[in-house]
Amino acid sequence: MKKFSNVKGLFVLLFALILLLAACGSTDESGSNSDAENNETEETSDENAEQSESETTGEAGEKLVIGFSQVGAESEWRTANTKSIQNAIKDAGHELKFSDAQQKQENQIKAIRSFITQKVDAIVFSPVVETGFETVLQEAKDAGIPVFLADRAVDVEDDSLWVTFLGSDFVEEGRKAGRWLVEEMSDQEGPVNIVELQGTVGSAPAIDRKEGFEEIISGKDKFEIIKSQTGDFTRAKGKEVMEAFLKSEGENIDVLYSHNDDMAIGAIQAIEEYGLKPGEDIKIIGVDAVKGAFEAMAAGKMNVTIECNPLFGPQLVDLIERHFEGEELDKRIAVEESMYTMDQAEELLPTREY
Ligand code: GYE
Repeated sequence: MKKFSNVKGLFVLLFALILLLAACGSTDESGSNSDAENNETEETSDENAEQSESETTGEAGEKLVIGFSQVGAESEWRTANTKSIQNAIKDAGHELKFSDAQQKQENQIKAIRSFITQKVDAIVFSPVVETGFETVLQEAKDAGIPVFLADRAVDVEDDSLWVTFLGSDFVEEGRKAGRWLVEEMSDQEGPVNIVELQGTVGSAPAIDRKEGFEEIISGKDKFEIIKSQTGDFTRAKGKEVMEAFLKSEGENIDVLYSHNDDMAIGAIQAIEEYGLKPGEDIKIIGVDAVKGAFEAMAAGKMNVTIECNPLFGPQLVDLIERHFEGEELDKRIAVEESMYTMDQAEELLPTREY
């Protein structure tokens, strides 16, 4: 009898030990014990745990939960940018929480608050407009969640409210557009009447692209912006506003400067329907360098597009990981880009990734 109870005791002890070992094995590196993560770890056998760890996490070795508040789906550029960031986050083995603001600031504020409530590790944020985000960014800071600005900047006094801004130099893009025009029209007598399709009112690219362009043409008397209105970065609005420009100015218009290619493509339709030749009767300048612009240029309907590269997802994820490794990042990091004209379009079109 005694012998039996000893053996029984041994079994109980062994069983308890197995339970204990199993419990230790299901705790991941970061010490997190959320259900979702535990489930994932439980599915991974001990043998390949180490291998899948190094395959699915960044150099920091930490799987991050990243909330991404995107502007919307207003243009070809935006679609390419969304894909690039989503893929880069997933490819690096991090978890993505995605929210599309449909070009509305209030939706973005709600999304960021919800990321804070869900206690994400980091927030990626492309602000629709520049101003009005102080309060919500302060809330993220108070919660200890770092914010990475992607593509568009915010206009807030306290720059400790975000870690770094990764995006294009929109003022320089505007300057490139202006310089191209000045050069193109160097033999032309004035006046050169320009109509301008602005991006979303209050957005960084609309403000900066206008500023850079005006900086170059100002003081050169023959150039004049005779009409300027927002087309909200969409094809439909670009067409609608161009129709209105044509109605009031007609053949007076020499040049269209559009803050993005989508609005330019919409405007090209309006110009054709009006009976003028886009690219000839009216010179067309766009920004982004999306495929649609290359197609329009190859067809002789658009003259130039200034590149704004949306494919910075991998660069962004790299910055987030470096931040979590303790690296101090520059406040502003630029994406490299170029400019393309009509005569390059046919050759380059097949190589364009967006
Ligand atoms: O040029 C436009 C998009 O913020 C750079 O937003 C981006 C701009 C881009 O809708 O097409």
